Amino acid sequence: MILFKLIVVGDAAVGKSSLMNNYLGNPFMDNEVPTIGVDFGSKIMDGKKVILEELKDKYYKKTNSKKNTDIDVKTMIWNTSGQERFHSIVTSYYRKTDGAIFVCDMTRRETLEHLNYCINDYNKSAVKPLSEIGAVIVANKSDLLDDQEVSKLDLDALAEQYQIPYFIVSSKMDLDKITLVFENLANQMFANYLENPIIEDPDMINLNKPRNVFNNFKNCCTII
Ligand SMILES: Nc1nc2c(ncn2[C@@H]2O[C@H](COP(=O)(O)OP(=O)(O)OP(=O)(O)O)[C@@H](O)[C@H]2O)c(=O)[nH]1
Ligand SMILES: [Mg+2]
Repeated sequence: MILFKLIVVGDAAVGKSSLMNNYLGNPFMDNEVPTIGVDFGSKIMDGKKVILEELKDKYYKKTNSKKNTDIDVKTMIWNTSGQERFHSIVTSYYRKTDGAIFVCDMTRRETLEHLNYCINDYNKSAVKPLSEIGAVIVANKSDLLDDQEVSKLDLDALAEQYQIPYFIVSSKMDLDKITLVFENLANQMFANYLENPIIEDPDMINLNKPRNVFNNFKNCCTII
């Protein structure tokens, strides 16, 4: 099992919890409860289906495994609160992450502008530079057509500035598109992982390993 930790950040009420719930298959809530501090979700992906061929080939070579061997990828998602009072807790999670989803609300332009602060915050607090983790920008609430304050051009500019891909989604309406967001991120993190020593899921006990297995646990990552 390959484990990736990722963080979801952005202003309050942009739809971070709704995005995560959508990905985890939980129903959309019109009155989603604000997150207190940080909450957590996880999901296992079938790496054989999700990971790009060239990366899988590299992986099989590197691990001396047969082509078509199963690759289970577990994403541990830290979904953070956008409220200012939880800011210091949230930034403490930047230290260990392999990937980040920066979320803005297309109906509130200031939430896009605040992504600059989020990204700078990341750069100040994290161990690995942004260029060495998986990262995507998500512009949420695309279903609210009459209220859009963020354009594709704005997103192009932000994506260009930080060299991060972006996705326009509705956590209310889209399912496949949101799965694509997480799959894109998984591929970025997988590419970084291939550049670094093997990580295994610390929750899984491997009976063939010496007991100090957790001391050998290393973080991964470099962007594709
Ligand atoms: N129409 C529409 N509403 C959405 C969408 N995503 C979220 N919402 C609504 O926006 C509100 C805030 O969503 P949350 O998911 O709680 O936002 P959050 O970013 O997790 O907020 P905090 O936890 O407080 O930081 C809720 O009322 C959701 O129902 C969307 O794509 N479309
Ligand atoms: Mg939330």
